[in-house]
Amino acid sequence: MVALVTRRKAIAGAVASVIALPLVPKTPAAGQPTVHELKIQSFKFVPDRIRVRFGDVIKWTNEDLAPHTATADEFGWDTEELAKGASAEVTVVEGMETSYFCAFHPHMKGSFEIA
Ligand SMILES: [Cu+2]
Repeated sequence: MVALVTRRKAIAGAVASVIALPLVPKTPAAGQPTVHELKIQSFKFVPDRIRVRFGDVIKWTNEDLAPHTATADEFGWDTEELAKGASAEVTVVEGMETSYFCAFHPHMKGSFEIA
């Protein structure tokens, strides 16, 4: 009896995991999102202006020795500190701030336009 119950649980678990897979889509139904790869080089966001769509991902990689952040002007989102070689991603959603700066070096600025 115990063995039967265990087997049923195992089957239920297997079914649940199969069903769960499509619920974690990498892409929304309406088109492929783009991953926009930006670098942080010589205290600049490169490129510092891009055009994106909802669902796209903006990915910053810090290639400087100095740590940087990409932080929304009104702090609505933030990559937090990126050490040399570190990356962080932000997904473009409706209503998000589109101008950002580096919290450590506020003269570093970037923005994106949502098409
Ligand atoms: Cu910085």
